Amino acid sequence: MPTKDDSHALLETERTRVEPPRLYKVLLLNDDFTPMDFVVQVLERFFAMDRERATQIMLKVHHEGRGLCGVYPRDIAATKVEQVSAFALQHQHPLACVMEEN
Ligand code: TYC
Repeated sequence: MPTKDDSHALLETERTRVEPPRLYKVLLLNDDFTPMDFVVQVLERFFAMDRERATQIMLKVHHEGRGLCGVYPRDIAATKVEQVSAFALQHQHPLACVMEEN
């Protein structure tokens, strides 16, 4: 809101301390049905991994139940989850992608 006197605006800005943005992990969960090569494709397409890295993460999820795809601010993490979930649904695979605060 504009005020009559903005002469203290700079001092006020200097006193303001903001929290660092919260970060969220995006994770893939294992299931018994999604093909391994589809999961590798997802990691390449939505998380910009090369084939080797994508295969490592896919195998980690397969063996350990879940695996980290990346860490992002909230809006970006939520978009990744939506994109992966929509892509899996479109291909009729039950692949689950979730986010949790880091
Ligand atoms: N477990 C799946 C299979 O044996 C492969 C798989 C890996 C599924 C990772 C999901 O997030 C996943 N075909």
